[in-house]
Amino acid sequence: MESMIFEELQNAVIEGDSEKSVSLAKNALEAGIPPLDVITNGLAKGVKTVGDLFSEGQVFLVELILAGDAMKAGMSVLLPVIKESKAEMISAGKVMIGTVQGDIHSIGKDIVGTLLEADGFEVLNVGEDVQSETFMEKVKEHKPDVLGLSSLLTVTMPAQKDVIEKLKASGLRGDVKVIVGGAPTTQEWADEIGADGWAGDAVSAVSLVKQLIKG
Ligand code: B12
Repeated sequence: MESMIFEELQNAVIEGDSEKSVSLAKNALEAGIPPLDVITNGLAKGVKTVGDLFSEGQVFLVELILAGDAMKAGMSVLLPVIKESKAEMISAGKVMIGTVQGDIHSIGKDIVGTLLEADGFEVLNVGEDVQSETFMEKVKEHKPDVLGLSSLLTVTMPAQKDVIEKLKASGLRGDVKVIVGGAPTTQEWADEIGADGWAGDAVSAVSLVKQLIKG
């Protein structure tokens, strides 16, 4: 049953069918499947398939865009349920999260943000294609405990480093822990640019933030 719904969800994303993605996500919830499993085993696998086909030149940009839209459509059903499921009254800490300059990929970052919220963190999602200077201003203004920088393109990874350098230059680096993530990033990259941590998925991102705030 579960595996059939996951496969159907993958196909809905591969076909770029947002309506189907929404109705299948609802069906999955009704069937009692945990929303994060629906994202991980259904939607995200579909979008990964399309990404692979795109890099092999087997599908075009339009299919990539439609797949992204279908993933987001399904997530619009699932993320609110995750958020509501655990909402706590006392904030466990403040996390600012955004995608770096030149990069408009939002999906992974939004999942990380929602999972953190579900775990009781106050999350400020500052969006995509965020300039390093804007991160500086927002860090000064909101004073988050942790700043999460997402990058999905190898060409935008250097912008993560740029934010860290700018935080250092403006004397703010000591006030905020910086974590990085996104498919092309690695722990080695995080170490190289002087980030405080790296996580490869949203569940590990939550553990990482907890660890950093405790420490
Ligand atoms: C969907 C998608 C798009 C959509 C994005 C829609 C949206 N609103 O986000 C659209 C169509 C807009 C798009 C555009 C482009 N894309 Co694109 N895209 C993808 C795709 C298929 C899926 C990305 C995704 O959402 N994955 C699902 C989520 C759940 O995974 P995730 O993002 O990795 O996030 C998880 C972890 O990484 C981690 N995480 C993420 N962020 C953070 C942050 C922190 C702080 C932490 C701790 C953890 C963390 O937790 C998340 C949850 O588990 C990938 C393929 C892939 N395999 O990644 C290509 C991919 C990233 N895109 C690619 C490319 C080339 C492009 C374009 C340049 C295409 C073009 N020619 O125009 C443009 C760039 C636009 C821009 N300037 O940003 C390449 C990048 C190649 C490279 N190495 O640089 C990829 C890898 C496809 C490929 N195989 O060629 N894309």
